[in-house]
Amino acid sequence: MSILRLILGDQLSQSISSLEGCDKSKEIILMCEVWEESTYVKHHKKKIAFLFSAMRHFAKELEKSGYNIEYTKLDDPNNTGSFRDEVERTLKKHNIESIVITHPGEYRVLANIKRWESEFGVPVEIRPDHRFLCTLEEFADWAKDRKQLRMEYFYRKIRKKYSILMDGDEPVGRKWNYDSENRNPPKEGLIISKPYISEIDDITRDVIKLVEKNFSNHFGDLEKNYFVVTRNHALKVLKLFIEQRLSNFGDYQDAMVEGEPWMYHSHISFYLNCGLLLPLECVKASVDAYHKGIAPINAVEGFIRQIIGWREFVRGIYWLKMPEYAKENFFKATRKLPDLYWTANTKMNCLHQCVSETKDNAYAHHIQRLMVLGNFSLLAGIDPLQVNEWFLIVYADAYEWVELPNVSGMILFADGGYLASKPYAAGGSYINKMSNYCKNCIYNVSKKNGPNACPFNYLYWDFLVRNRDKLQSNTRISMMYKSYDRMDSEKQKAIHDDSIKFFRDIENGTIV
Ligand code: FAD
Ligand code: DLZ
Ligand code: SF4
Repeated sequence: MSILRLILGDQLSQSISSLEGCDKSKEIILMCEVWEESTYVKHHKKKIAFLFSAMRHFAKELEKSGYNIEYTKLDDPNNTGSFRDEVERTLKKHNIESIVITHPGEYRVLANIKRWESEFGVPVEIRPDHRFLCTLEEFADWAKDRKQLRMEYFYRKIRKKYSILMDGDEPVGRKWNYDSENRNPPKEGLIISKPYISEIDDITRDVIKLVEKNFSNHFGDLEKNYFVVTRNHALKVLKLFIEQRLSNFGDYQDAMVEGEPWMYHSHISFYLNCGLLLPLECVKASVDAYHKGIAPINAVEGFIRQIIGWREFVRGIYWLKMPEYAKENFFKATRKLPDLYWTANTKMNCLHQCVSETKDNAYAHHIQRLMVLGNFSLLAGIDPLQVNEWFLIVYADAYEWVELPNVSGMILFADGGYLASKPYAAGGSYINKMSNYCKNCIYNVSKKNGPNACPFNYLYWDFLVRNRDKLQSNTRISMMYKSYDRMDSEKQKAIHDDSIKFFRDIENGTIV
């Protein structure tokens, strides 16, 4: 009798709980590339290639460490196509007494696994995922009795719990949050070092061919800027970030520059989310850099807040609120996702740049996702289901536990304010301040109405007007209604007419 331990594509850590206590001499580790996971949404080609290659490299590492691996490749003729059926096939081959797995990252997969015990007649042990800093029970306990959750208080709790950047009971520098110092617009002539690029080996080459052959109709390019696919290389990416980018991370966290998709960000979300890097080691490396004088406090605090704050916070909300969270639609938005999200074919330069870079890299940094791609989908009233599907498809770091709260909670306010205190809606002036996109745009960012006015400008007001009944009582937004009400009726009519025309153009397939 043996134990079957299933490792999923985002569980590529040797310290994963499902491997704890494994008797390497007789137990079986199963990993499988399956159609169901690659096509339940049509993931970006680069995302599939990255993950399959990382899985194959990880399986080899486990084998070297003495584990007994059964690995199903996508094109294996016996591949049954789903986790469930691959587990069943393995059960038929071996004398298995129980199945062990670490809690998966997606509700859909958990629901599936929970059925296996009765379907297969074998005990299934689902272990907690210790890679996160906050257990699901701890988060639920913290959240209970709070009507609205605020990341800042959660973040402080985690910072104290792990004594990160603390001076006794006080935060280092006597301030918890340096966000106000992290909003610099990009300066002319910024020198931004190139991101880490690794050599492509035979395993990755094979996987790229496999993806070209099987997923040619999926979104995205396969060429250039391949992600790293091993833990050793991911550690090098982290080191390069700490040495070359972290010091500027804080100052330019919100800045966007045409032709600079990677900016001063860390580019580690793909590795954190699939397990090649662990959150605490990234946090420790940045805190060490602060103590060595390599990076200032606003950069280091800003960086750790994303990892121990936002990342853990959105995961807590996901598991607390699923499955209902996926259906939230506070504004009852119904517009179809415009084609420009796939083609980048738009005259709006900010959207054109962000979609093109997403297509090339399966990456866009946070402010591009939030204030350009997200802001537009909010203002245009696009159906949350379609926006979520797009964000889940196009980014190599996207798994539902992290994608859904960012999309439905942060950008669309579809949860009515559970995650964020107000919608992150903005007109063109924000994008103009934080980027150089407007310089090369056909539209004029300082024009509010008319054929060459920046569409963000009138869509912003139109969004507020359309949703007055839902937003006017929000104290963080109510003054905008006062400004609108002070506008003369001609101006209000121009906002309405420009928006109607814009939406009509989108619906007709006219390039906007
Ligand atoms: P950095 O800017 O260098 O930040 C460091 C790390 O902090 C990231 O690697 C990430 O692990 C974490 N982090 C930062 N912001 C967030 C956040 N809001 N939520 C969770 N973790 C965060 N992140 C994903 O990992 N997967 C997603 O599918 C995803 N979808 C998003 C969708 C939208 C609409 C928005 C606004 C944000 C989304 N994010 C997502 C969060 C964030 O944009 C990415 O984590 C970040 O851009 C990854 O790049 P980086 O590693 O260079 O991050
Ligand atoms: C995203 C993804 C893809 C594209 N393919 C696979 C796969 O073939 N095998 C696998 O184990 N995992 C894959 N994944 C990651 C899973 O979707 C992820 O593990 C689950 O959604 C749980 O978070
Ligand atoms: Fe985007 Fe408007 Fe600026 Fe053009 S003018 S880049 S549409 S914000």
